[in-house]
Amino acid sequence: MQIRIFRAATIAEALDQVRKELGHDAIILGNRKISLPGDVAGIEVTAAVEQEGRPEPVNPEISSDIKEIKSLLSLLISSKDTFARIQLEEPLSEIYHGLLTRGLDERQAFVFLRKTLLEMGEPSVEKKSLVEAFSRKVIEKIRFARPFSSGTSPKSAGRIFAFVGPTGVGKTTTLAKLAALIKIKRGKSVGIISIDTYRIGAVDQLRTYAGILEIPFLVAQSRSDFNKARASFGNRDVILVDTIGKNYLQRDHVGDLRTIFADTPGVNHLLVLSATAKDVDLRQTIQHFQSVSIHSLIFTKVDETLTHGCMINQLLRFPHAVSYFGTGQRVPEDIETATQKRLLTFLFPPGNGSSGKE
Ligand SMILES: Nc1nc2c(ncn2[C@@H]2O[C@H](COP(=O)(O)OP(=O)(O)OP(=O)(O)O)[C@@H](O)[C@H]2O)c(=O)[nH]1
Ligand SMILES: [Mg+2]
Repeated sequence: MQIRIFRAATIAEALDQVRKELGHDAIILGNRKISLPGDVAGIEVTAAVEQEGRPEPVNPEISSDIKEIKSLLSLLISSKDTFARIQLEEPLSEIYHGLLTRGLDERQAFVFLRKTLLEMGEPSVEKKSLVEAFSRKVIEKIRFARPFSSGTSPKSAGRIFAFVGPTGVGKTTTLAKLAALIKIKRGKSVGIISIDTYRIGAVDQLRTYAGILEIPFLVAQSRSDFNKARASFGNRDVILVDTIGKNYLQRDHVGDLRTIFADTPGVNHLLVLSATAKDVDLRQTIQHFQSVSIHSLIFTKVDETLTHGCMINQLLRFPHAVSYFGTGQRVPEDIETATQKRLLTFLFPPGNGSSGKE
């Protein structure tokens, strides 16, 4: 790709130069206000055009990245007028760059803004209505789940919930928070099984919580242990299962989980992920879980990041619902049911000028 910078007194002049020198397929990557010689106000536009005849790389990962970039580029090229508008026009540009700052994927931000503009069909729209229409478009795509709501029939096949996910994301803490919620607020009987026998102290952490909550607690070290523990909780409304944190960037670890639950059809996997993780790592982890039935995603540590976009990227990319947000270390207080309203505050935090509440 050839990238060039153009400076002119006005946007129109700069875009004219772009078209003349790079042709009509050029895309605008960005712009900023500058001072031209003689201290005259001007504008600088960065533009790019695809170059032909470059050899394809052989590394499959690079190749897949290039494919994605190419598809983004072709999307941008096919809708370059919208892209230029989003880059140059206020309040579109402010909303777009705000979303990127909060970690929303460039492609998602662009695609949803473009859809919003197409739907609104007005040449110039005010920020509040843009934010509202954009929010509606995003929310339409995201599913929300209520694993323990009163509507769920007790003692059904779907009463076993396994907390799975990478190391240290907050699986055990989240299980304890939810055990309290299910027992105290929902009035259901709960049993807890720990198959986390890997780390010293891991079982004790949960045993202590179970003791405080007066919830029966069993440890399972193997598939047959797990089957016995499950059978002995036969009369419980909900069984919560804590699992060992693993590096699920390695696909094989998902296979280990499948082995443990092999005799228990209908296990609901609650995939616990940290909102502080990188977008690409979250994506890879979820990808590796495609071979098991994920009930919903739980995002923890939403209190420890300012960029929640990476969390929303996954909900737009994958068909999985979101059920809870972990909002701190306190057990049981720091947990929230995932709602549309709360999710939108992550994209448009109230009071920062992008909330649409002006
Ligand atoms: N700030 C914040 N901290 C959290 C949250 N959830 C869990 N933690 C903290 O994260 C740390 C790890 O929590 P654990 O529950 O032990 O995590 P885990 O996923 O069970 O860890 P492993 O079993 O070792 O894989 C602890 O210090 C928790 O207090 C949250 O929502 N916000
Ligand atoms: Mg744990």
